[in-house]
Amino acid sequence: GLVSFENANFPMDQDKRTYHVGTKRGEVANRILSVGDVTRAALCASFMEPPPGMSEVYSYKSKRGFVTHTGLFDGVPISVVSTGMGYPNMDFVVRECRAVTDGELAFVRVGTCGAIQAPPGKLGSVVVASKGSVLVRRNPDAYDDPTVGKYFVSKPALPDAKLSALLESEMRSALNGDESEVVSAMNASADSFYSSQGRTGDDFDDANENLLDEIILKRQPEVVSLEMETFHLLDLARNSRELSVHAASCAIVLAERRSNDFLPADRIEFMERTCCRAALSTLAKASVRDVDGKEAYGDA
Ligand code: R1P
Ligand code: URA
Repeated sequence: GLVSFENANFPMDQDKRTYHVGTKRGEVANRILSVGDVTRAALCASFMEPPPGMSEVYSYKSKRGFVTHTGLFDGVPISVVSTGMGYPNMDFVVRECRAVTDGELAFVRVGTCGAIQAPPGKLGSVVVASKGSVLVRRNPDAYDDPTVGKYFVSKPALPDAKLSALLESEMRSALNGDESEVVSAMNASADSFYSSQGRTGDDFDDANENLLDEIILKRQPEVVSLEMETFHLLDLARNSRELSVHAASCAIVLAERRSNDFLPADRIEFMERTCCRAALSTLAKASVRDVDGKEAYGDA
């Protein structure tokens, strides 16, 4: 049927569901695993138990394609939310999940990325953004103004130090003995998979031939991974009132940008399983304060 929304400033429907992600209070846990696609979200849900009193993990798919799964991992309530791609989508997820929860929020992202320095970001490794993330944005004003730079690189936004260290150590134990490595580095989130990640082609005048070496790495030599959402997550967390949002992020290296190698499907599958489980374990162990100011689960 027809659904009406109220309040143009922060629209919610009559059930108090948010406008894009579509969830309401009670459906979202204070520990959120954010992943790019719905298949990865379903994989994460397959590792969880149903919430108390339910026979299945709770799932909600919004009209805009955001999927939320809420259940238990190691007995602790966790929600997995598919973010889609790009920072406007991360903005919907963080703000709308914040609006339907109380107390502290812990966000962990498990994404995929390209590596611009390998080593250390070898194909199939996982890069934890423990040194933060910068934003790389194409500057449309450069179209007809040669005096402005074609690409903007921000200063880094840092993760929550404790949450990021916990994520890194959970990744290390999960991958102990495996050929894949855990890399601690800086990430760059771009506003395009193509232009602002230095991919070249004949169809558009992106003027990005020297972006990786002369712009990004010259400014931030520790950048190893390139993806599209981490900066915005960390930026919103540091701007959250009373710092109620804590965030950390990692990404599996699918693409080696120098050699142009791409990770084979069986390794992608293995790394998604392993890293998503490790991220769920991180969230279950993380210290997150509930509305009464008590530690709700976790002891890290
Ligand atoms: C681009 O292919 C997408 O992959 C990366 C980028 O951030 C972008 O969203 O992450 P996800 O696999 O989490 O979507
Ligand atoms: N995701 C990205 O954004 N870039 C890559 O190169 C691979 C995955």
